[in-house]
Amino acid sequence: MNLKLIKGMRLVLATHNPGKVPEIAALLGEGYELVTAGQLNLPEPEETETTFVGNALLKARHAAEASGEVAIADDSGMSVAALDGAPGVFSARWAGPGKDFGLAMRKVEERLEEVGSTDRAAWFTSALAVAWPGGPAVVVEGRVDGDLVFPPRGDRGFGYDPIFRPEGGDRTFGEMDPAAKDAISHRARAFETLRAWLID
Ligand code: ITT
Repeated sequence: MNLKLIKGMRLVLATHNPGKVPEIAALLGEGYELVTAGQLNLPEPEETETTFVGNALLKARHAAEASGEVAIADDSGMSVAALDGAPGVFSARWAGPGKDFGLAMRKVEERLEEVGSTDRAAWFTSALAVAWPGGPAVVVEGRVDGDLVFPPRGDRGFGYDPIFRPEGGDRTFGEMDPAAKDAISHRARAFETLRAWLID
């Protein structure tokens, strides 16, 4: 078994989040045949693990076994220092069944008011896992630090992007063009490690 991501290969993007698809596709670059879990009608597994790494492996493994093809999954989230790392692995769940991230961002602001902290430090984490059907899996992690701004700014990206300002600049992820986010994001940093091991 060749544990490399070779150009020309077909890869299953094991995500049902439409915001992640173009980002993962851009990081992989040209030359792969990409198909999403949604396009294959794969069911969405329940994320029962307590860590990003655990949930990324669970999603990649689930998609690889269900499709019989090599699958790549991302499990990610935003952590707020003053909230002891919340929402963290619960980032998607804070948006409720309607996946309303306006609501999730307001919840972050309200929780910060409740704890009475002026510390706005936050970070995003991405765990990327690649699984071979009936074979091994590889998982790596990346992180980007920054701080939170309220009210939300910008309408690009997805999820919590409009309240997160990565360190070293003044714009939120929601205000940055996709290439600028892809150059420094948690997902890009995880991908750098993946590239070093799995892509020649
Ligand atoms: P899949 O499991 O199908 O991939 P999901 O949205 O449920 O989709 P996660 O469980 O990994 O994915 O949840 C991560 C949440 O964290 C996601 O819904 C976003 O709200 C947030 N998040 C992750 N990466 C982000 C990014 O780059 N920008 C903004 N928010 C992000």
